Amino acid sequence: MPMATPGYLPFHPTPRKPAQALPPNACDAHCHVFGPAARFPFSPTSTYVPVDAPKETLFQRHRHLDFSRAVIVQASCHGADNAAMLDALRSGGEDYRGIAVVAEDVTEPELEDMHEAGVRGVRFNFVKRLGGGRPLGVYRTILDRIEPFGWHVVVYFDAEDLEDLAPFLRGIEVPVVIDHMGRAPVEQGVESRPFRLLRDLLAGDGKFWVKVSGPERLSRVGPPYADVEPVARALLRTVPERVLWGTDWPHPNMKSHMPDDGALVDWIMAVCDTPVLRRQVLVDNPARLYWSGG
Ligand code: 0GY
Repeated sequence: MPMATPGYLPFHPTPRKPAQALPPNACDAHCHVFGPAARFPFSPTSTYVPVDAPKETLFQRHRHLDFSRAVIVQASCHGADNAAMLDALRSGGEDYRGIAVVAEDVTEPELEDMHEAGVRGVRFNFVKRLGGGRPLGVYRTILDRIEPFGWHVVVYFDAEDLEDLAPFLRGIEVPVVIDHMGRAPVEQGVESRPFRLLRDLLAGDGKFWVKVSGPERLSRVGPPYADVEPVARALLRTVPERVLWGTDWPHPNMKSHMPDDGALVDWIMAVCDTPVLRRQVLVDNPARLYWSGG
C-alpha cells in the first residue's frame, strides 16, 4: 500500500452523534471514497496520497449520522479512473448517486455504464494545488459528450480564479454546482469581490447551485466554524432552492484539524435555522437534482 502524503490527516475515527437529528431522507451531497489502494490504486499524477477511505466506512458513517442518501464525488487522487466510486455506487444502490471525472475521449458506452451505476454529472476541478485546470476546450468537449445524458457539472475552484472562470461558467448550458461556497475568503466577510461575484452568478441565473459545505476548510478560527456562518447564511438567503450540503468525508488535505462529522451536521443544522430550510437543503434540493430523473 502506498504511504500517505506526510502530514495527511486520517478521518475522525469516532464521530459523535449529531445533537439534533437530521430530517428524514437527508442527503450527504458531497463525500468521497478513497481506495482501498490495494484494489483501486491512486492516480500516479495526484498531488497527494490519501489514507484509504473505503465504501464500507462511508456507509457506516452515513448510518451513524442518519443520512439516507448520498452523492459520491470523484476526487483528484483517483484521477479519471472512477472505479472506486462506481463500485461504491453499485454497492450503495438507488440511494447513492455519483459525480465522475472523465477524459475528453470518454466514450458513449462508458458514460452509459456510469449512468447505469448512478452517475449524474461530471466534476471540473480547477484548483491548482490539486493539479486542476485543463484547457477550456477540453471541458467543452466533455460538455458535448454528457449532454445526451442530462447530466450536470460540479465545479471546484479557488475564489481568486472565479473572475476569470465566470464567462466560461456562464456559457455552460446544464446546471452548474459550485463546491464549498466557491472557497470564499470568509475573513473578508460577505463583501469580498469573489463572494459578491458568486452571489451575482447564483442570483442571476437559475442554472447555478452552490454547496455550503466545507466550513472546516474555509474557517480561520476552527470549530464550531462561527466565522463561516455569515457567508453560508448569505448564500441560503440568496438561493435557498439551489443550495446543497455534504460532509466532505473523509476530508482530504485538511491540515489544521480533522473535523468530527457529527459536529459538521450540527453546524449545518444550526445554519439552516428553520425546519423548512433544513428540509429544503438536506432533502428536497438534492432529491430534485439527483433523483427526479429516475
Ligand atoms: C474536496 C476538497 C479537496 C480535494 C478534492 O478532488 C480533490 O482531491 O476535491 C481539497 O483538497 O480541498 O472537496 O474533497
